Parts: sequence; C-alpha cells; structure tokens
Amino acid sequence: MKKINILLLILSLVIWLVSCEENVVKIKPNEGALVPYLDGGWVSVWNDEFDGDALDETKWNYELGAGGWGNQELQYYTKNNATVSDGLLTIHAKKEENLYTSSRLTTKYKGDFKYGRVQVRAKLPSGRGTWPAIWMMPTESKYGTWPRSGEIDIMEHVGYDMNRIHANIHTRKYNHMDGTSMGHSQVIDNVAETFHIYEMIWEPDSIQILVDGLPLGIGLFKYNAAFSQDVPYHEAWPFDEHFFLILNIAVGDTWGGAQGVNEDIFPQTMEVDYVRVYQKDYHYYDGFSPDKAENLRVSTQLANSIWWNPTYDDFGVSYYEIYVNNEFYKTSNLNQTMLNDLTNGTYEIKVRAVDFTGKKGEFSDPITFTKQ
Ligand SMILES: [Ca+2]
Ligand SMILES: [Ca+2]
Repeated sequence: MKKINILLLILSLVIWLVSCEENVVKIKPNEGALVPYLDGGWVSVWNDEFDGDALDETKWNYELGAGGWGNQELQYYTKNNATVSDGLLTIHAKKEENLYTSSRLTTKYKGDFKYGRVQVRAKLPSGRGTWPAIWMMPTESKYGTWPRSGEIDIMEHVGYDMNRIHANIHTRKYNHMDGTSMGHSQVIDNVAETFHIYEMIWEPDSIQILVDGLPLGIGLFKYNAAFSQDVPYHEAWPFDEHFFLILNIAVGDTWGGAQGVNEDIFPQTMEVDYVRVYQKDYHYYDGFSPDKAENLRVSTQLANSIWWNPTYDDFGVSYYEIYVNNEFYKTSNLNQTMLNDLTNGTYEIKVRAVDFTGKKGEFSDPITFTKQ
C-alpha cells in the first residue's frame, strides 16, 4: 500500500515537472523559416520566401472577379496575374483590350494571426491609377461587418502621389467614411525602383508601422480608453481577434483612380521577396507579473461602462479579470469593459491584469458601481 502511494507521488511529481517544463519551452519556429528569430523574443510562425515556381496554395488563396470590391475598382482579379519565379512573387496589373486585370491574394484560414509582427519586402508599381496594398482583414468579423471588426493597412500607395507610403486603420469609431480615419504617411525614396521592408508590430493595445525598420511618420496607432470612453473598446479597437493578410494591386478606384488612370503605364507589377510573420515567445522571456491595476473608474460618457489605466507588464498584458463582489465575473482584452449584464443594483468591482504566461497582477482598489 505504502509503495503504491509513493509510486503515485513520484508519478504526480513527474507529471507536474513535465507540465512546468512546457511553460518554459520556446515556441518552435515554423518549418521553412529562413530567419527563425528576431531580437526581442520574436519567433517565426509563418513565412513565404517565394522560392518555388508557382504560388503555394497551402499558404495563399486567390480572390477572383470584378464588381468594384467596395471602392469602384476597375480591375478584374484572375489567377493568371500572380506568378512566382526567381524567389519573387509578382502581381501583374495589365490592360487587356478594354479590361484591367490583376491579382488579389489572401492568407485567410491559411495564415491567421492575433498579435505579432509582419515583414513584407516589396517593390511597388508606379503610375497614375495604381493602388497596391499590403493589408489585413479580420478572419471571423466577430464585431460585425466593415468597419466594425477592423482593417489594418500596413502599406498603401497611390500612383498619382508617387513614393508617399500610407498606413491606416479602420474601426467603427475611426474610419474614412465618417471622416475619423487614423493614418500615417511619409515619403519613402524610390518605392517602385527598390525593395523596402514594410512592417507591422501588433500588440494588444498598439500597432506600429515601420518601413526599413524606421517608424512611418509617427508610426503608432494606440488604443486609449480616455479618448474613447463613449464606446465599448472594440468599437475603437477591434484588433483583439485573428486577422489574415492580403496582397493586391487595385486599378482606378475611388482613391487610386481619383485622378484617373493613365492607360499607357501598363503592365505594372508589385514584386514581393518575402512575407514573414513572427509572434512573441512570452513563456521564454517573461519575467514578472503585471503591476497592480490602477485608477479603476466608472465612465462619465457611457452607461454601465468602467475603465482603468493600462497596466504595465514586462511583456504585455494578455487580458484583465473583472471581479464583482469578490467573485470572478468576466475578462476583457483591454482596459475598459461593459457591465450591462448585471441586474440592477450596487456592486463592488475590482480588476487585475494577467500576462501572456498567466501571471496575475495585484487587484485594483475596489470601486462601488451601480447598474442602472
Ligand atoms: Ca524571396
Ligand atoms: Ca510579465
């Protein structure tokens, strides 16, 4: 009997040790990663170096056809306008009789990411009427149709304004339809003659855009609860769900075609040397628990909404836990949440931050909240 108990004890100790070991094991770089690691704990999770002689359809989908794509675009998307050779993906925008053709490629359901770092080395088309883009759309549109679930434009360029690179985000609260668009732009030398690295670093409450390792303009989009107290956080910042990548050249749309299309410039190409996606290996690098959550308060602009200061952590806060009357109630990915579901009454509320390794910070000082 005693022997069995000791054996069981040893067995549970081994299981415990193995499960602890899992917590410190590095994320393995994806197979075929040419640059498996970047400084700062980034590990390759997906890449395409375009080394074959055809598009790898285990990684990419074609989006086909016409219809304007929401922007009165003129081009017809085909499979034939994307070629792979000499280590490059080339998207060809062509004028064919009375039709423009091009290609639009996505990684939907083949490369979908929540947070991470994307690097695309590319050379852009030139000339009036072209609109190449490297961008991201939500995989499941959990918060509703465009722009409610968000759009991230890592790189856009319109051919009538050569060399000005744009980065934009679109959300319910911030979008160009309402004149509240958030964007950065900067002139980059010779975008159609030389390759540049267009890059995004996406963390829970921020998106940084860089070109050749330097911020594009200010280069930073950031969720700020103080500036968007009037809406649930996802209306300002829906970027806490999975997104996929899109590469395309549009022709003659509401933006790229705003000054018409120069028919004489075609064919035009966007060449892509690689697309690399990295994610942070929090388990390997994370050392500390998040700080104590501070300044929990009730919104003065939105009924039944609370918010607090973003909590510092050495490798970032994954989510917050909200407690009602000392019992766990729900989580929130950012430092704001709605308490609509409580029945009317008065409650004691407190929150704490949880980092990506599950380490928990100290609870905020409690506040009294009355559900109306
Ligand atoms: Ca390549
Ligand atoms: Ca931490």
